[in-house]
Amino acid sequence: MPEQSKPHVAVLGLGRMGTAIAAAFLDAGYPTSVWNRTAGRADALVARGAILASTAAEAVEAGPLVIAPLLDHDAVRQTLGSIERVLPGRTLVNLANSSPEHAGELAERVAGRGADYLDGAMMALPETVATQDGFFLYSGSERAFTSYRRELEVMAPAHYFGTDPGAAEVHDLALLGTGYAALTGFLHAAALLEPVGTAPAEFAPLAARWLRGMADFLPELAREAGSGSYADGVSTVDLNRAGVDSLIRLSRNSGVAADVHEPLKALLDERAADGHGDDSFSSVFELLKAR
Ligand code: FVH
Repeated sequence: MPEQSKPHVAVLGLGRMGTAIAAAFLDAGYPTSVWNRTAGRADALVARGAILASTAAEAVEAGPLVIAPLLDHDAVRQTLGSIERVLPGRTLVNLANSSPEHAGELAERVAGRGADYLDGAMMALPETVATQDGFFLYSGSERAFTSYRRELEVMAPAHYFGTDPGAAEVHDLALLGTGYAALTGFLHAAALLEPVGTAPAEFAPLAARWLRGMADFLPELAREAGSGSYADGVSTVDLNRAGVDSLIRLSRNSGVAADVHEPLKALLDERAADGHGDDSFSSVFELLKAR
């Protein structure tokens, strides 16, 4: 079977992520045009075969697929102003960190120009682009995601969350929230261990092992939260109230901030006061979800 032809890809913005993304397309054999606001960032890519455009519009005109890993919403808005004229019929993939509201605003603006809009969130680092260690989230035009799935997978494994343009950003923030809670927990624990002579670097491998085990616990948590059935959990509200209480007391006695765990203690106390002390830990979900 003949190999499918590879569409021309334009990469707007050659920061850390943009440079890695343009390199991934070049490595995969795609004709790639590149543009950056500030000159001089494209030299290494040009040496590898990229076509340097002198304006963003010139890069966009080269082909149907436009990837924009720019800094933020303002950068995308400003760049969009200079490419709107040449957008009709093309697909714009906005990979800048953004918000659901901003994604909606851009989707409308791009659709008004007769182009498809995909909003993306990069759950990856520059060095994990084009590996299985990172992944990108998408939402917006289904036609764009379906037509360019192969190209999107050049950058990272791709997950699509539907036509609401803001959905990828909501999932991005949900993942960030999951990570922040775990990382803040680690930093608090490291502060707790310093007075007993365990350095953060010594504790890190142990914490990583513990977190991997915790990750295995997620399907059970998800099953309980998804069904609203908390009777069969192995780890109850009362059991964890005692655990979190000990953690807070130890923090206070050691002069370490206890703020990180106090909100969880308040949730567990509320569940217990409502008569749910024997329910599974995951039942705090009932107090967190939108009411
Ligand atoms: N770097 C990372 O580890 C994280 C990984 C997860 C995702 N984030 C988000 O990715 C977006 C891009 O981040 P980045 O690390 O590539 O950012 P920089 O290296 O700082 O490059 C930014 C590029 O944006 C251009 N730019 C900035 N402002 C404007 C503007 N007003 N008009 C046009 N272009 C603009 C900048 O150009 P220049 O400063 O070289 O002229 C760079 O090309 C970001 O949303 C992260 O949150 C990264």
